[in-house]
Amino acid sequence: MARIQKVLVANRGEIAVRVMRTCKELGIKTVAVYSEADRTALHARFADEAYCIGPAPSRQSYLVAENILAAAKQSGADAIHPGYGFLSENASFVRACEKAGVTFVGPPASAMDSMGEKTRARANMMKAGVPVVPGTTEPFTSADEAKAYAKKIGYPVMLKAAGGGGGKGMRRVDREDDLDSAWRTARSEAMSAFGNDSVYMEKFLDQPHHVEIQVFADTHGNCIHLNERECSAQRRNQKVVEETPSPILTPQMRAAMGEVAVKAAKAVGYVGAGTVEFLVDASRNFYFLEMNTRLQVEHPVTEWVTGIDLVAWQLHVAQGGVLPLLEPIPPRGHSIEVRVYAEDPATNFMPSPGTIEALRTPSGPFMRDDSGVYAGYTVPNTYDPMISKLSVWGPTRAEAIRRMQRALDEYIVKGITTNIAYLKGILAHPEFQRGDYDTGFLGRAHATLLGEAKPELTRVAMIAAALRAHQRAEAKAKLHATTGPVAATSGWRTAGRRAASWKRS
Ligand code: MV4
Repeated sequence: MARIQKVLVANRGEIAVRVMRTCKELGIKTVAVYSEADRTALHARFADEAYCIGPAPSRQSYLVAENILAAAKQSGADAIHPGYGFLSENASFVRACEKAGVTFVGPPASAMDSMGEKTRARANMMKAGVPVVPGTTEPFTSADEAKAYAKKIGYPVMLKAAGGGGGKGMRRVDREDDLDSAWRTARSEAMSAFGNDSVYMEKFLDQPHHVEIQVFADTHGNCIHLNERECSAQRRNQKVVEETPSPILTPQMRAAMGEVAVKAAKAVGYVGAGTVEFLVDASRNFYFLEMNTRLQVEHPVTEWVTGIDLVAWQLHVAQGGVLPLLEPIPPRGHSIEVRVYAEDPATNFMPSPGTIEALRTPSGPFMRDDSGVYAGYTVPNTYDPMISKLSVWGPTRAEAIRRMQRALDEYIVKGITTNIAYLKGILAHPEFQRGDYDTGFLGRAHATLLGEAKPELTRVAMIAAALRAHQRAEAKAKLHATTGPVAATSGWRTAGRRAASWKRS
């Protein structure tokens, strides 16, 4: 396999700049593609050369494979890095790259096909002996069929779109009377999101944790995991804060989930960087949710605790290189990432496009700001409103939290509204500080985080949180009784507790 000389990054914003940075460090030339709305965008300026691929709407620019491949041909790029989103998980695009003789920096189209259709992914995982959430592996043909199945597994259930993940077309159903309307809504949402209205069903797991495992495979049959990321701090199925190690994982769980994730990747002939997502329930059982066949937004936290540049590994593997590590490595220290959005929490998180009049990003020890913007730049309202992501590293979770709080205090953006105050609220919230937050956390803390909570409500919320903590401690005590004290409490958890006591002192 010849060495890659020039990479076209088929993306925009912070991830395009991030990928170009590693290319530059490796002496690889960079090509940007931009829409008419992104003529002044940072990634277009950052690259060695830049090509306009169409009007502002993504469907006329960043999603048009022919235009991207035309730019690759014109620039002489020998590889395309898709970033995340856009065409990063589009098997047809991978095949088009292959046909054009351009290396796609990512998995083979066949692996995307195996994991893209969620019921097929579940069937593949069950065959491979990977635990999946109890449910169907085929879409239903009618609401009656769904009702019959729900009666069998018991309510509440979750209707999900077979055509794609991320929560689009997902509906919780608590009783049979609600199923018909949920069925209709799920199908229409699925159709508009994925062009496929197939719907399947899973047993509903109550406020699970979302823990994902980073996996990496080369073209020589090697595949390892690079630990987990805790991604339960989500608002409307959009991750807001991610961290590694997960405060709820013991070393034994990490090894077990890592092994299952590698098995999942090997089962579909995976190559490159991938993420296997799991739901973890209150009894710490973990179930395969879906596999993301791309590099994730939150990959920097993994880079911090492993010392690995994942984009450098992607390029190395895309040139036929052997994985630089053949065994998993334990995480060193703790890393947290927050996503900075040009949106206004006070107006129900409406996007807040506009010109950034002044920008001062944080810096200093163990701090990284992956940004797609600059002072004077006008944030368009056409694309995802995430303008940057901050990640930090610390020897312990408590120090990483403090460092992130210091960084957010330094982050000054004038001219547009951001969610920075909301992020500060999350980091300071007792549930986050304790580290036992689950996917229901941002919903529960919503009023407090928006500063709308009435003092009496805050008091009630604090009592409720204390009650939940007590219930969880009781559940854990029961767990200890069966599995022994060591398994259930990791060093991170103790550190987390120390942090909480530090906070109160
Ligand atoms: C679930 C679930 C509970 N039970 N599936 C799937 C896509 C993901 N972004 C949201 N998903 C969920 N699937 C079953 N059977 C709860 C969620 C869920 C969730 C999961 C992880 C992280 C955040 C979440 C927020 C809401 C719902």
